[in-house]
Amino acid sequence: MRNLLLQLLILQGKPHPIAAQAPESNMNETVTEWSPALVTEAQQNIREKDLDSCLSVFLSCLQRMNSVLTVDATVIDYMSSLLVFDCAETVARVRCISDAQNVIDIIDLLTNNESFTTRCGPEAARKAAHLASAIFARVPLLQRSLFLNKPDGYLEGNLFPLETVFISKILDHNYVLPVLGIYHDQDQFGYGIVFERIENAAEWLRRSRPNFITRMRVMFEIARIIRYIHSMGIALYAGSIELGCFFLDSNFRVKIKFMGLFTWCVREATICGRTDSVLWPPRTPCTCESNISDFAMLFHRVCFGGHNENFHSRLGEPALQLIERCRDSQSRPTMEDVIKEMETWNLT
Ligand SMILES: *[C@@H]1O[C@H](CO)[C@@H](O)[C@H](O)[C@H]1NC(C)=O
Ligand SMILES: *[C@@H]1O[C@H](CO)[C@@H](O)[C@H](O)[C@H]1NC(C)=O
Ligand SMILES: CC(=O)N[C@H]1CO[C@H](CO)[C@@H](O)[C@@H]1O
Repeated sequence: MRNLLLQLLILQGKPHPIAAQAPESNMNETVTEWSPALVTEAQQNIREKDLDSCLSVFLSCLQRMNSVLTVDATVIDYMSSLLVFDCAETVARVRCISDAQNVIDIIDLLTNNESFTTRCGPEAARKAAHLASAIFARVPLLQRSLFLNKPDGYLEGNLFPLETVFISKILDHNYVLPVLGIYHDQDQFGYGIVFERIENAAEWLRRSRPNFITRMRVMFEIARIIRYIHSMGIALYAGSIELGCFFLDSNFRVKIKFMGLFTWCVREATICGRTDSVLWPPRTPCTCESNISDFAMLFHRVCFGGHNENFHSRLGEPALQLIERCRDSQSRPTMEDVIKEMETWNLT
């Protein structure tokens, strides 16, 4: 059902409020009436207010922006106050679709806004992403910004489940390649996705023939990306830990072209017996736990695959041993263990 509703959003070319939970007649209902007095009070000491008033002030503020949402210090404060509360409780109180859309859109603007992360800390961005996930679990909405950008970047055809696009937008873009927009793909009855255009790891290896230590640094970054994604309650598709899915900027910062699902999506589909919807590409399981052996295979290919001219003896042996352990299903380390070990190699 969720997939169907998401496909409808695309066909309409814009996110349209869909009453998945709330009936149509509730579409224009607001949670509480706007009251200037409430805002003034809340501004003075919002943390002492309970969730209801905190949320209603925030939603009213977003409603007044009339779909043109912008980030300022007030919005940052409201969001940071809201994130103190349990996100399931917050979502239960968002009673109309347009409010849900506004919250999704403001989270879209905030999670990768430097003012927000500097002021509220990286934990706030994680919590905001969890809040977006909880809203998405109730109503399948996409970020409106996906439909604003003119495609200008690296294009891909109708390849991804739309959940993947939603998740890419809320994750930390230090780890995840940003999705810039969605466009209609006339040829293929569907949609295409526009990514930021940077070089992928396969092209980078071919072009720059990096030395061993640089390759090791890149693998360390990839390990950190996988750990981050798992820490967000998100599973990667097994086939997505491969060279063509990682991209490098000019400072060797690596980003993943994200392909995966919320683990609750996987659980939900499994409970409903709908395993086909968590299979992508067809017959590839979406793994909920870190797929350490995929990582080990990539590690071996990048650092030891037929270009050993710069083989680094101090690190070569420990790296091969780590790869071996990752491949052995009996004694497989976690991604956290892998990172701890790589940290002792002083790669940076
Ligand atoms: C919601 O508001 C719009 C415009 O403000 C109006 O055209 C529409 O009839 C309203 N819908 C309901 C169900 O009240
Ligand atoms: C980030 O937030 C600040 C407000 O603190 C705002 O001025 C700025 O435009 C935002 N940046 C983006 C890219 O939205
Ligand atoms: C748990 C899990 O999905 N493991 C997979 C990791 O990757 C290997 C190789 O692609 C698969 O065979 C495993 O099933």
